[in-house]
Amino acid sequence: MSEIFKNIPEIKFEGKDSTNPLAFKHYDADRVIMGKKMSEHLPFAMAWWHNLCATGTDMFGSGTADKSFGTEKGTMEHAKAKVDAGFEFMQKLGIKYFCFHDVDLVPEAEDIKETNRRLDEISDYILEKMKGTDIKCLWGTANMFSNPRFMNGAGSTNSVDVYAFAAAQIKKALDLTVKLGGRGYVFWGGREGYETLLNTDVKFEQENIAKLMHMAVDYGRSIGFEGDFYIEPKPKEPMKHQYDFDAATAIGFLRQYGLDKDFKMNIEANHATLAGHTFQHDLRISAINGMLGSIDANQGDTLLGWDTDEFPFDVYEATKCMYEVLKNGGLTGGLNFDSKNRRPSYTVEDMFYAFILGMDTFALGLIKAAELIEDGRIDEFVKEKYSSWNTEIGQKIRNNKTTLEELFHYAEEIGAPELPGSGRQEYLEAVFNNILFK
Ligand code: XLS
Ligand code: CA
Ligand code: CA
Repeated sequence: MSEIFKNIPEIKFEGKDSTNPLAFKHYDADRVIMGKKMSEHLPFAMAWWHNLCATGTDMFGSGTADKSFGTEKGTMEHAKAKVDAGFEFMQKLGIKYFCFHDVDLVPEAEDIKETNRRLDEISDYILEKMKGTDIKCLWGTANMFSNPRFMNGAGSTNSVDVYAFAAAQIKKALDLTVKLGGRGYVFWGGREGYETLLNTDVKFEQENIAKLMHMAVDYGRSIGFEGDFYIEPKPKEPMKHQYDFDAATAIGFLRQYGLDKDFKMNIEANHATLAGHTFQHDLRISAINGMLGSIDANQGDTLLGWDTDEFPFDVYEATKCMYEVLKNGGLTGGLNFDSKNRRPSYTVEDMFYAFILGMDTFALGLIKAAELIEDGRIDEFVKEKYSSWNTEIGQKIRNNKTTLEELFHYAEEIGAPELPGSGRQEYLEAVFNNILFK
């Protein structure tokens, strides 16, 4: 098989003074940070759909990038060329994981039996490819949003036949995920939501989504899938309102329907900001609920109201993300670059520049997050901020050993509380800058 990205060498770490655009400045895979190699802290993954399939098509124009890899699109030859390109791409960058939707791998046929035959063929080919490498599958999923049949959702559809079809796709995508040794299985509720409540039975739809997820868990466990199932929250787009609005909403849903033992969150940066949160917020909410599993790493443009899936370059955000990840003790999943090149960045070099940017951004974020933790000033401040809770009355409240009446008498005794200590936000932001730019 011939080399596809001919002018691109293997990307190496050259250090922060390097000006070579085809080298890492911060991502040094074997460097040990807080007792673990960078490559273990940062299980980077390539998203099959953006990197190997998307050409930059938008609603105003056709694609700008050529992702035919020298073959005719819509054929199995093209599907295999994407595998070849993907593996060469990952190997040149030292990326150890990939994520896929079923229909990213092969062209969907008219009949599901033929689509599944194609999926068997391509997954055999991928397995063969994996053998000579240390590349693995991070997670798999089923695309239940592109085909017109899913216009009213998959688990939330009004059509029982479409629901059954979605179930069949999930079964096959789980088979593939297990076959490829995937760490996780993702549900992104693309069209699980509504355009208007005038035509929507929300309770019925949510119950049906939960039933589908239960069937997926039962089937997955029955075929030996031991990984986590993930919900990837997103508040809107394509639907006006999506049921998995944000981490808090998705966690509430999982608990309501008894799915919380098998599911965790896959938090996407750009989805969190679309929900009106910071990326760090949704990571923290997931983490404190024991449900921070995996991350789709990208960034949005806060001046735009839609999902722009840009490659991350914001080191502040990456640092805050890795701070949450370190505090969480790592991820069961990884960091998937669900990011795409801007439409005018259509060359092969741009594909590599984008991943180098993203990987370096998170590597720098990891370095700085570890420094923030080791520095200790932020942790120290937070500990001090809540120190009044170490008093007798504070401990009684924390240990459920008091009553409203006792607190009433306590309040009467003190007369009026002093002002709580300063929040010191500006001091803490200065500490953050101090670490970031030292
Ligand atoms: C789209 C989502 C999607 C999921 C997988 O906005 O990010 O790509 O990650 O279906
Ligand atoms: Ca997205
Ligand atoms: Ca995503």
